[in-house]
Amino acid sequence: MRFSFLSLLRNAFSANENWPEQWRSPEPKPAYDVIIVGAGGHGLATAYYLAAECGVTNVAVIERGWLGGGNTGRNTTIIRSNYLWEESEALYDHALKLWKDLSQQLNYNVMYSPRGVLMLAHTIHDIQTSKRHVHANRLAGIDNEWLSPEECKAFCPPLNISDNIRYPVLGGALQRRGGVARHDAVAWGYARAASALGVDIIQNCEVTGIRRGANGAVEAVETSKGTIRAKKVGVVAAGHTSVVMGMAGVRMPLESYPLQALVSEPLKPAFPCVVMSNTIHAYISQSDKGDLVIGAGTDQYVSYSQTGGLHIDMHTLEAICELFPMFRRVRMMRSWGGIVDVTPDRSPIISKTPVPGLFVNCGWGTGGFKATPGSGNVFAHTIARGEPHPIAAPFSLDRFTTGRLIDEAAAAAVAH
Ligand code: FAD
Ligand code: PYC
Repeated sequence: MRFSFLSLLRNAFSANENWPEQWRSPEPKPAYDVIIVGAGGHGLATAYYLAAECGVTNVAVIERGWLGGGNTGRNTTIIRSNYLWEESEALYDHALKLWKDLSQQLNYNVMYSPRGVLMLAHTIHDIQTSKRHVHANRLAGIDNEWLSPEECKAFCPPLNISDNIRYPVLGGALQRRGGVARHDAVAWGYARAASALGVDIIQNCEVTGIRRGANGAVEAVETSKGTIRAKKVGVVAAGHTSVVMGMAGVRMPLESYPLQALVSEPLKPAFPCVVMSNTIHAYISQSDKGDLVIGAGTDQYVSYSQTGGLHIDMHTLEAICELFPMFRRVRMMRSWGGIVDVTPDRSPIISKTPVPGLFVNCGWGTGGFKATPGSGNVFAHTIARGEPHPIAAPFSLDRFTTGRLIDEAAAAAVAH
């Protein structure tokens, strides 16, 4: 059913009791043309674009938990494309352009809100790095502008720009098209649209093995619901990518770390934009529900535990109180963690693999939510054609043997 003014009206008159299920929940078929492992935003977007743009509809997305329950449902929803290198600018700005009309395309409100992302500078080194990003982005036709401390304050009135704090604000880089979207809605919107195009989304079904034939090519996945055959498998399992790829005998250049976030009690609208401070380890926005959404860097140790160290939250809140003194008495309600998969150059991997028929999309570290539409789009084309989409080509796995790395450690922003 399409969402429209009429359908809202009709359902309002029937006490909203007749909305149909938003996606089907079928039992797995014995075989598919393509299996996607992981129903996060990236896996669901991949399935959607396979069906919507590549004509491949015999697709299953296999999820060990519930769809969107991984990093997609745990992230702090910041969207921007102000990365340093041309390869990354092409990838993240492809995504940013898709965000703009995504609600209309999916007929599902993903609440994309381009309210501006301001990245603060506190040291001479920060200023140099930020200005380098501003210039690089503008050369690539991507909006980014340098603001003085006073201009930062005018853009974000709660910001403390006095010079008697540990790290005074010396300026900031602002991407006005940056902003936020509603994370769950992104997963639900892609799931609903993919399901309507014939994609089977199979939840509570863990992939426990990847079976290869005598020629080495992929031929099936083993799951908690039995064996499911497919000649093409795309692994999009974020923090557990190394584990899943290990099932096919592929060792990945990844480390998995906990990354935490926390939210406050809900407040009246008080914070108009997104502010990030990488030097003093804090970022903040306000959700449409009213809570302040806050986070910082990864924990320093590798782990698959979705609870992180309390000292990271404390350190982040110290920075938030310093930058925004008016939030000092706000109570924090919840904190949580997700497991992020980090590559040596802090750029993602969207690639074929040495195993014929096996593809992988991972390594988004602390910053993949913003890329969800673009990542799914180029990965779908890569799987359908068996060759990398031009935007995905630089992000192939072999860059770790050729040395053509794309170092985005500074733009990845959240320390990792
Ligand atoms: P996921 O959503 O994690 O999906 C992977 C899925 O694979 C999971 O649902 C998992 O259950 C499933 N899976 C794993 N193993 C198996 C198996 N064996 N069988 C079947 N299924 C399996 N990015 C931004 O751009 N902006 C932000 O503000 C931001 N904030 C973040 C804050 C936090 C606290 C965290 C943790 C991350 C943040 N990120 C942010 C990063 C972002 O969340 C991720 O890069 C992105 O969501 C990854 O999406 P995904 O679909 O690849 O992964
Ligand atoms: O990549 O912009 C980002 C981000 C913000 C918070 C976590 N990741």
